[in-house]
Amino acid sequence: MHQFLVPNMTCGGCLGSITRSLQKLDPQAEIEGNPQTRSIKVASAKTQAQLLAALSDAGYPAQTLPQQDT
Ligand SMILES: [Cu+2]
Repeated sequence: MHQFLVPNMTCGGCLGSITRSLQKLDPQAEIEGNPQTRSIKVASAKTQAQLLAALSDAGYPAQTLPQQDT
């Protein structure tokens, strides 16, 4: 599980774009996001660097948050 802070994610539409971008990278990815806190959780086998690159390419550069244990 990866957690990111995405400052540009301001509404559900942004979350939809982010979800599509990450699922293009990894069709199995599961994304949960909260536009209020501008944070997303991503369950994916891709590396953090790959996810960050996909987010940046989509126009949503992200910062990492501490990883959860599960
Ligand atoms: Cu938006």
